[in-house]
Amino acid sequence: MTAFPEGFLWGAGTAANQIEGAWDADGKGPTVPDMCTAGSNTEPRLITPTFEEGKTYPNHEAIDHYHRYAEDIALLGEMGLKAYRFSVAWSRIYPTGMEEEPNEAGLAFYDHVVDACLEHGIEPVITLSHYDMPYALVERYNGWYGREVIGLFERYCHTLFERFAARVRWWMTFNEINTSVSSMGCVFGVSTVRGYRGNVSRAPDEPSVRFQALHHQFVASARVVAYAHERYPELRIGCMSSFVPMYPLTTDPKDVLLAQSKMRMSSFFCSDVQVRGEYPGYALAHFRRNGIEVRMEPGDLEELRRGAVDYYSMSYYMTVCLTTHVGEGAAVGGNFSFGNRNEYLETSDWGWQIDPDGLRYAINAVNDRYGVPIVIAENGLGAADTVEEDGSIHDDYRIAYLERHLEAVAGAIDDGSNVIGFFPWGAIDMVSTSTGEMKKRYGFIYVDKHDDGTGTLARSRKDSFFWYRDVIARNGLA
Ligand code: BGP
Repeated sequence: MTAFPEGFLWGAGTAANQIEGAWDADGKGPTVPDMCTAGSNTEPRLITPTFEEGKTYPNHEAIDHYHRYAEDIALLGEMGLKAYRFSVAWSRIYPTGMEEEPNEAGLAFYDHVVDACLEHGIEPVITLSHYDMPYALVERYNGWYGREVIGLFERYCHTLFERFAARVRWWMTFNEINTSVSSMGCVFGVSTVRGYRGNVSRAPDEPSVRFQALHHQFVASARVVAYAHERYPELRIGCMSSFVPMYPLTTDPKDVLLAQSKMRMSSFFCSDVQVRGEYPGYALAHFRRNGIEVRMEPGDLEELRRGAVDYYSMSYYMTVCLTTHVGEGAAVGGNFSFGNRNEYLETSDWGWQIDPDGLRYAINAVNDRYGVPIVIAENGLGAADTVEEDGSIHDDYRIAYLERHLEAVAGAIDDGSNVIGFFPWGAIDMVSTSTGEMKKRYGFIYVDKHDDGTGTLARSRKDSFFWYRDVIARNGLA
């Protein structure tokens, strides 16, 4: 077994909108997820064009981390975590995104979170934007479709750097930037929920709109990275993409080509821009062939070049198979979550194909392409856990999943890839992004909270908690 490098970032992750709750506490403005009655890929899309007062949305309470962060981070410390990835809710800092001055109460909350991490010997890793924009910006600018949002995002990030740079070295700009607007269409419905329009009537859901919104995120990310490099050279700022390897379903070279072209646009495109600092030729070809027009201002391309990130990070959950042969069990392309069945793989209870070797393949592909340090920012198994009478939770399936994926990471390191951290998703049970459920649990720590709204919110350690504690303690698998 390959030894994990010295100083390896044994982490775990969360996102503000999935754990904090307290959606309107201490001056926080509503964010896009606050407006969702259920997960983002539930059809019909459940975003409400006008806010319905008094209605319960999963994000409004979530697991109430806002009031329980001290207990939660103490548990992470007990697990021996070296790094904790969490996101800041933009609207706690700038409630509408448009204020001149930040909301001190919001900054104070993250002061506490950061300090709690440091007290427990945990390195904080901040995601600047994790599917979480002030809803007012959707109303006013159609979210990221409006170029004005770039400057507002910069102001928010500058505020965070000023406050936290001395205590937080590791940052990521946009979570899974490629899922918010990708060639695969509105995966997860995120184009509605996460970004540029809160109301179908205001901006047509067409590729030009989606790629325009994405371009603005690229420019925003690059500006923020360049700014940090200039003022805070000790910071490390990465991009974050969802990596879904695409395999050809058959050995027909046409399937191989299909898988290559789909994987370029879905998994590589955004990181090509963010790591290499330029639009790749295949993306420009994709725009040309599909009549996609992206308006760029003079200087944008130069800014992308100047704002290349320091490291690459990915979330990794599954692989999919694509084929040009339309037949039983096969479809051209295949959607994000499922594609076509791979007969060698099992699926999770939510239909995600489990493929540890795919992670090794993904890491090696990224390593060869970019040559920058790689962080696995998310990887985990969504499963419904059972609490035994004595309160224990035997999630051996989660341990098995993570163990096999960690073996794959070790394999990739052994293959020569430069992986510097592994952040299982998630640190603690939380509201699922895609389904809005509590039932789809990922955490090492169980939270007594259920989809019907019941539960004491009490925390308890699952078997995986002790397993991961041991992995960290010995810097690798047994
Ligand atoms: C990623 C998101 C996370 C997380 C994870 C699991 O796409 O970055 O926020 O939710 O997926 O997905 P889900 O909760 O939909 O099962």
